[in-house]
Amino acid sequence: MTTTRHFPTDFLWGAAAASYQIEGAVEADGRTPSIWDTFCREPGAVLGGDTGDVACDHYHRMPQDVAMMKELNLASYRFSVAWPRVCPDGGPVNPAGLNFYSRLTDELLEAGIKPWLTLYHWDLPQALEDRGGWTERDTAYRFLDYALAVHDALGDRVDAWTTHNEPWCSAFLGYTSGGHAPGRSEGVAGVVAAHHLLLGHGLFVDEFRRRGGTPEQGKAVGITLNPTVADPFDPAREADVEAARRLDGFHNRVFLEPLFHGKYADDLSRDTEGMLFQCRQWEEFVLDGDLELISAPTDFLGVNFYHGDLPAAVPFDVEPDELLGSRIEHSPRHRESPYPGDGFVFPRTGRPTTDRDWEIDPAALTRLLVRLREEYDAPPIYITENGAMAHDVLEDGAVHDVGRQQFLEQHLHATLDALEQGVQVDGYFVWSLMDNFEWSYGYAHRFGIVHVDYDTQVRTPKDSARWYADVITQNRLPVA
Ligand code: PNW
Repeated sequence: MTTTRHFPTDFLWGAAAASYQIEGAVEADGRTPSIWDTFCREPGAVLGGDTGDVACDHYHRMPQDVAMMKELNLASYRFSVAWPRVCPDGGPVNPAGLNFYSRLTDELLEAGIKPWLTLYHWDLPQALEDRGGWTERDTAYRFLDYALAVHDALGDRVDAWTTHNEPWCSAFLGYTSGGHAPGRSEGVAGVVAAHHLLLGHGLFVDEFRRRGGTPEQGKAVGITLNPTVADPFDPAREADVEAARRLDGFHNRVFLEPLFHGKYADDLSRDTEGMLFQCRQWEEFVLDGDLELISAPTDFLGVNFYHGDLPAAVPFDVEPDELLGSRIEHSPRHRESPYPGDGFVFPRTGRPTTDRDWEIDPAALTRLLVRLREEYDAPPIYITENGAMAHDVLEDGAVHDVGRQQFLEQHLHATLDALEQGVQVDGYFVWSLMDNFEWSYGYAHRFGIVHVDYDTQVRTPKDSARWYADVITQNRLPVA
């Protein structure tokens, strides 16, 4: 039986991208290097030695890109601001760098597209990393200075403010695994970095409210996480159940507990006992008042979702190709696990995978959304990223990507399932608007609904983009 399924009226439809992944122009108008500019130059850090130097050249093609968004019926565009443009070297404000985002905002509003602004999508000024980066408490205060400069300039025109994108990646891929910039594999450093990222979030939320940023004034603030669903690979194996608990702690609860319950979970402190980064106790970096700031209510929660996780405890006797490659390595260059102390692998369950070797499990998204409501009483949720690296077939000026369209369709159904179970989901952003610099995988991995020819910078909407534009207009999933 096929039935039409409608989305709520006012459901917000959009697409997402991020500064370093699309802008290029890394030396324009006073921008200084970010940790990703540095990391890309480390031999073996990024597949093919790719860098964001040119990327999609969005910095110079922004008006045309906004026109394309309008053509695709997007109601909202989720972008991020490059900290090293606004505060070169993490220092004083650079009006020339801010100006780009002011023009972008105006261009979007002119096109009737709601700007959805993210302050931090991983491009920390290198100068701040040189002073210790996110394992230093001071970085949270520098983040506040930068964020307020952006707010001074755009607060009147931008209504939706997100502090961080996936702080799990910034903290644990950046400082525990080393698979992402700044490439430090320093054990439990990820936990300390996570706390300082959260502190930066809390400091900004506090100031945002002081400045009158409230839903009554039409202004909203929140954070985007990439929570996962951690299930034991074999529920009958006690060690796998324990692995899933640890994964849940180091991936989900390390953020969800302080944000929504104002505390860190006890099992997390136990799991880090004796191995804290440069300290012996949590009290050395979680200071009085921090948790009050971090747990101040936000107006929405952004959720990025690609796959669930089913860890199996080691030793686990299995051939390497029966493990999900990209789940363990997190980078073409083999790095440490992002989970301190680790002790698990990710065996294949037999589900189909995307071209990124991530298993497709839309029902996990539904379960995740329900959990966020039930266990954390989460504010209204926006799915701020969902998408796939899928096979693109270029043919006579068209790009056929049926795998991506199916992936999106399945996850939109999963979103509707959650809505039917009473979870308030207010919007959805596909990742990504266009192919771009896919971090440690460079340009080899394409997630766009618009194809980018990196030689000519020609943009070609893929079949999935046409399909998505249609879903947006109809506000429902077409009958199969
Ligand atoms: C997210 N991992 O990144 C980001 O928010 C996007 O910028 C990115 O392009 C998108 O998902 C697709 O990858 C992640 O290794 C990158 O676990 C890597 C991981 C998770 C998220």
